[in-house]
Amino acid sequence: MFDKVLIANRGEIALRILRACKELGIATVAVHSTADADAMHVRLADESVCIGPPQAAESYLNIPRLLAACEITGADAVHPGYGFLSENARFAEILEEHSITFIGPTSEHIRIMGDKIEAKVTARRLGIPCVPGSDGAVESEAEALKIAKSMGFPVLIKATAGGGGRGMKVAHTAADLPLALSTARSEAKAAFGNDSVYIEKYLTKPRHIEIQVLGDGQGNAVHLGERDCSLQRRHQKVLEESPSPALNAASRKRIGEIVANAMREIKYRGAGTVEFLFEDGEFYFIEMNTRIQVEHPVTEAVTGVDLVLEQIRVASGQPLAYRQEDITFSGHAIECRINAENPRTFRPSPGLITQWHPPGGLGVRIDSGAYQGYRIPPYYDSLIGKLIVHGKNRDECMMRLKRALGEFAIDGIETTIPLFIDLVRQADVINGIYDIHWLEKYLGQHS
Ligand code: MV4
Repeated sequence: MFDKVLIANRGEIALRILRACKELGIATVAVHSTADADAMHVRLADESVCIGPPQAAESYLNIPRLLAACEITGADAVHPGYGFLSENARFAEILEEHSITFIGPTSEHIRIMGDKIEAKVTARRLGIPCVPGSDGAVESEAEALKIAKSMGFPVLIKATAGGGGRGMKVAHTAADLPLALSTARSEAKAAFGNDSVYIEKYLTKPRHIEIQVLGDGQGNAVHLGERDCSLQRRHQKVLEESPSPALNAASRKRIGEIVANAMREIKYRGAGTVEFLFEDGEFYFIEMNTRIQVEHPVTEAVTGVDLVLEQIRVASGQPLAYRQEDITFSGHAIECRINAENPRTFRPSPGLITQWHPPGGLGVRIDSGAYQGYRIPPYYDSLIGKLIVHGKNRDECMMRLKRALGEFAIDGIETTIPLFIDLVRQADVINGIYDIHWLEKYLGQHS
């Protein structure tokens, strides 16, 4: 096991990683920008290093400065959290070249999954069902038209270097295709420096269902069920739950086994998420995330598995502590992302937290680095905490969620809590009847 882990992140996930390290008896190093000197994880870490000014490019994204912090403190591993450098294959590779362990998959697996065409080709080879579309990049209008006509409109043009929804264009008819193609190409070029695009059948009303996996890099892997993340706005998830209201035990087992077998086949190491669109009872692979995700506590609540702790254990070379039959599912969990934002306009609302009284009680978990007197800096994303509620079934979970939201008292800044209080009163949310477009439609009708 490692002696000392450097946490290359900030906010609630830095605190989450610190907690796992403490339980494993590992010394911790916090790194922080000048804007984060008074962050909770910095106070709780055994050591801290200021790595630069507020802008992420000069601090949390700056590889030379992170390497220097490893060197100064003698850290033997780095946990990247999510965002920042967590899916940067070059960072993983550089750390390994310096004999520092990157707590995550191999740089090769990160690189493959970062290229959306390579990811899809790999998924298909491994028996994972994919969205119908081009086998690789589309080179010409004629080629795109031929593929679109063979599978039927509407179709979606996606950037090979994309992901998370950037650089996508829908074509409803053949007449839309030339503009969709050229717009997607130029947006991809501008955003990623790569104008490669591919084409897929456009699914009009899917849910977003993702499968959590854990592997040890030695051919052992398990799936930990799914999360339904369909409630989102502008590709930002808002509320996540497990199990999905749309799945039964048999379909969960079927897709879970397909994914776990695929991870065994490639000897995947660490935590990963295989994302699917789910429509009319069928799963369609879209991408794989090779990091721990924001919504991982939902899976922790229903399985009892500490995903961050397991990431650290397998990164240190230990075999997976679980076989598939050891993973059991209990009850229902829902996560609400608490953002420092206006709940109607979603405009960021950084500033001083003058009151902070989180809810508690049975089945309630808060992951947050916030505290009374903490000043949220304006430089980073607006997630300030997560409320995760667990109950023996979905009804109990919903009941508990309403109760917990009512207890949450935050003053000094605006938060998304009032939005959640509205959402848990909507019949479609109560009944679990929603797709990826539900929330944006709801917000359009209630503004
Ligand atoms: C799609 C799709 C419909 N059809 N692909 C958006 C993010 C990126 N991960 C993939 N995305 C989508 N891909 C096909 N063939 C619709 C979306 C999509 C979406 C997916 C998941 C969650 C929210 C979404 C919001 C809009 C569009």
